[in-house]
Amino acid sequence: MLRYDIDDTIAAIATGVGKSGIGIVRLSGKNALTVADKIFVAKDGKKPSTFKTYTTHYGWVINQFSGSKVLKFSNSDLRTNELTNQRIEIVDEVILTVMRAPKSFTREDVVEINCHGGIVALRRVLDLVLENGCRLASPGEFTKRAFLNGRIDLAQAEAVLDIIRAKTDFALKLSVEQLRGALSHQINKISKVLLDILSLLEADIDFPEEEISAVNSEEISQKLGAINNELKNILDTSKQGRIFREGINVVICGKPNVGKSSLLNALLKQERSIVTPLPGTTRDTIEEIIDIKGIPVRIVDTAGIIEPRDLIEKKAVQRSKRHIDLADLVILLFDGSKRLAKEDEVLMRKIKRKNTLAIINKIDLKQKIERGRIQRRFSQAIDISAKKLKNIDLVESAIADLVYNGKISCPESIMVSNLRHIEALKKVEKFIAQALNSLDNKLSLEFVAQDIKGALTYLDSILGKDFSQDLLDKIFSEFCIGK
Ligand SMILES: Nc1nc2c(ncn2[C@@H]2O[C@H](COP(=O)(O)OP(=O)(O)OP(=O)(O)O)[C@@H](O)[C@H]2O)c(=O)[nH]1
Ligand SMILES: [Mg+2]
Repeated sequence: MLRYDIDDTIAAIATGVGKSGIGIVRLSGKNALTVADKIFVAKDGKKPSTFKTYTTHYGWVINQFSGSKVLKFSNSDLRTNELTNQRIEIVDEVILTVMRAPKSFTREDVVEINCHGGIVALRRVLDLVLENGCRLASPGEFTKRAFLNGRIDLAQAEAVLDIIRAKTDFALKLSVEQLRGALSHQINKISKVLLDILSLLEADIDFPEEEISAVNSEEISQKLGAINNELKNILDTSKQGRIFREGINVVICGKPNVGKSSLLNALLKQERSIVTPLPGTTRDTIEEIIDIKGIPVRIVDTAGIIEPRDLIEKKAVQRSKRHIDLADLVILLFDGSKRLAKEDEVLMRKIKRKNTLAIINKIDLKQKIERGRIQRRFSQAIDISAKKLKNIDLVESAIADLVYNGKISCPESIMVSNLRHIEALKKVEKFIAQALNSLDNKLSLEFVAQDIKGALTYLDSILGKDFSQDLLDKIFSEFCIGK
């Protein structure tokens, strides 16, 4: 049996840790206002439980020591009697917002206390609300409540996580659309068509003696075919969506001194990696995330070392190798001012099976490289000068084209939520194909109905109409506390 603790009132620090202008402690549950009454003194002396929804109030978070009988406070009380009697301690000066059920993020009474940023003040306020009747929220529990209380469906809850994780504007836009229900709307639409078909089929199955069958197989086939096309479209966009959310891994390789670090800096538009004329400058991998035409690109500058001279270099080589294994795209850099060396050949062999973009650097110098050989091997090679910032835009376009043309497949580390949607949609696709097949082969309508029911179950699972404790735990454990 499923059991969820949604009867108690939860609290957590909702903002990031570290120094900041303000930080928020968030409370949600039926006692949120009662707890707030105990710890907050408004400037006008009113209690949070009397505040209208969506109003903000200036005041203080106070710690009342036992024995204090102060029930009605005012600004002057705090300054005079009670403080001098040391029965009340002011913990922080705050702004408190009340959002009453059901029109709140969780559909419960929610109180947000804007404290001064800084972990000590926030921690003290949190401790106080915990002492006064709240329980510390687990990761994602506010969003989980929004789901369990029916304000958002599971796909929308997952979008909240995507929003937090968005690395580019485009990823953010996709996630916000999902939160607003774009995916959910599409799923509901398909479900509705399937339910209509199912009720027709079931009528026919239940009353076989009726002379004229209400079922027009041709029409149902057409509708199912249309659904399958729609599913394909959603799956296609979800593949792209994953790239935009998760990004791709790109590794810059090349023998020592070809200009790998210079290329990273040029792409980053800043001096991130150390560049010197000495071969073997980069001794360890350096990783950065850049936004290339809306695609988050995790780019790694590797050490060019091929023959390690010491333990550090040996480790660096191992690390570079690991990055290459995980890369969605390898940029293989050559030095145009030199003839191809044995080390270039070694690298070409090593990355044989990877998606590779060949780039010839240092075109501002006199060229000696055997360009033909590189072009034959990689079909194209981009000429650049990392130092003079020449043709860097061509590198960016080439990376973006590979993604947009679908040449780069999705990264391996896929977010659970999206993988979950994709798996479910594939199952739906399979059931619909089976149903179509049964109709084509004039099999009993019961088979068709069975497949449609199967498809509906998976559609429901995306929206979380049907879920297990395990699934919820898995999804919400990825959230941070306070969200
Ligand atoms: N002329 C010219 N020099 C360049 C160009 N790109 C890089 N260099 C120079 O080549 C040298 C090596 O550049 P790096 O970027 O450190 O090369 P690297 O591949 O990272 O080298 P390691 O980290 O040692 O493997 C530096 O002196 C750069 O200024 C270029 O386009 N033209
Ligand atoms: Mg380097």
